Amino acid sequence: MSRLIVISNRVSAPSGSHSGAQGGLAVALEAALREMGGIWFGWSGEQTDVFTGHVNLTRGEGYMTATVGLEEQDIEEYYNGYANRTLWPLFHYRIDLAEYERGFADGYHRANLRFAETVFPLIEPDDMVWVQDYHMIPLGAELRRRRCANRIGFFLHIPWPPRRLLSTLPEAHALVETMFAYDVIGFHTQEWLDSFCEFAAAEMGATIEGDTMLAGGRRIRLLADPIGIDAKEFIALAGSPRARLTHRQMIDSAVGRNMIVGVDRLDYSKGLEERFLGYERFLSEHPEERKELFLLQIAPPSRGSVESYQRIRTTLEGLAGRINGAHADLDWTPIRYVNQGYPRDVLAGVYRAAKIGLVTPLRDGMNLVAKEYVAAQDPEDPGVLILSRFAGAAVQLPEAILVNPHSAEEVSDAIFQALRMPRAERIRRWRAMMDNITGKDVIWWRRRFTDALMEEAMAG
Ligand code: ADQ
Repeated sequence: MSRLIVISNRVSAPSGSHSGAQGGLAVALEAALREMGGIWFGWSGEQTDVFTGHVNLTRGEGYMTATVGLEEQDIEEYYNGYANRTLWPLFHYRIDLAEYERGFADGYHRANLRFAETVFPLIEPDDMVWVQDYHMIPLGAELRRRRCANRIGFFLHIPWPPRRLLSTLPEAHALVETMFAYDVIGFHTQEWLDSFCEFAAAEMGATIEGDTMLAGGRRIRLLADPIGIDAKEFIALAGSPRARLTHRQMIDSAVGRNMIVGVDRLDYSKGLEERFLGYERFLSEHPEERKELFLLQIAPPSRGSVESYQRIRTTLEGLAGRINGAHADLDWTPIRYVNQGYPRDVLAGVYRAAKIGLVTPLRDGMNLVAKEYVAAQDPEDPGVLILSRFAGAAVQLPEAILVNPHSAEEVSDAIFQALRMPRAERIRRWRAMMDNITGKDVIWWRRRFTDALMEEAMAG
């Protein structure tokens, strides 16, 4: 049987247990690696003076992790630069924030070449290689240049931008060309997949036949494969002692008010500013309801060395301060704004205590918080999910109240509707969402991908 080689920018340390300390993706990839054996390869997160390609190997349960350090210039140009200042904003439709610099593109290419050089000797002829996400798009092509004949798949965790937006990237053609090296390419939704096909067909002469693309002299299988959470684990977490304790503490501290919760990395794609404005609109439009609820926004800072992330932090602090200043009373603060991460069992308790989950990204590949919020609810008295139409998750969770996150009016109306929703309707909607979340969990996601990769091997 083939081994699996997972390649991603960062590698989770082997957990050895299911303590719930890790996210669903790490759990799913680990489970796949344990089942198939193999290697999880990526950047160690460390800086080295000179790139040596020295690999740090650690034994996990049934597989190895292999990590490599990068030079300062690589980290600056590849990770902080091209990945986080060029591709991330562009792929989230924010060309106003995207920075196009040749130095970034060169650094991105160099880092991928170095990854390929380092991982290639670890790959055996029957191994299946699975490359993850936008940091690593050209990696497959770099492996092919080294005559790697293995099956190689690629999964994109973020949206694929529309053709006209992608055309603003100076290296768009070269970048897409490198994708033709893969045997299977996966996206969360048909929409992202279609955008990819449109660019490849219109700009690069690719032909599409059903779920297959013919391009660069190769045959590529395309897959819409929406990622899920580890639903079983999350339901168990929600019933854990720490989740129950947190739940009680949250209910006590709410003193009878309804809690709305938002949980996001502090990132401009998550629509936090727009969310605060939508909530403020609700406060202004419904003065009679105001003191009956509050918003808890948990947003741990991320990518702090990138300027646009420093800016959003300042903007949000100002906005939360202004809204609280304008509306707060002696015994009531409208927004509790918290800038830290919490263990997953604590988060589960927080979700369960919230009457409304407010998940309003402006653009999101999938969004796992929406699924976690639903999975943590009390089946007898579930809360209501308000979800952005522009998150990949909206395709799978149409029973949420779907909103346009840019419209403060829609967000305000949705909060009102959620507060008024009868219990029977809440249960009906929750049940339908929960069926999707448990049926299409993270194990289902990764199996569909590795099965497709395996089938391609048979076909080829
Ligand atoms: P992210 O942009 O990071 O992921 P998301 O899918 O919501 O977004 O995952 C965030 C994860 O971090 C969740 O598991 C959540 O519980 C956790 N998290 C967030 N805030 C936290 C906090 N304060 N404390 C602890 N944990 C916290 C990218 C894409 C998404 C896609 C995923 C997976 O942007 O669209 O769903 O990858 O493919």
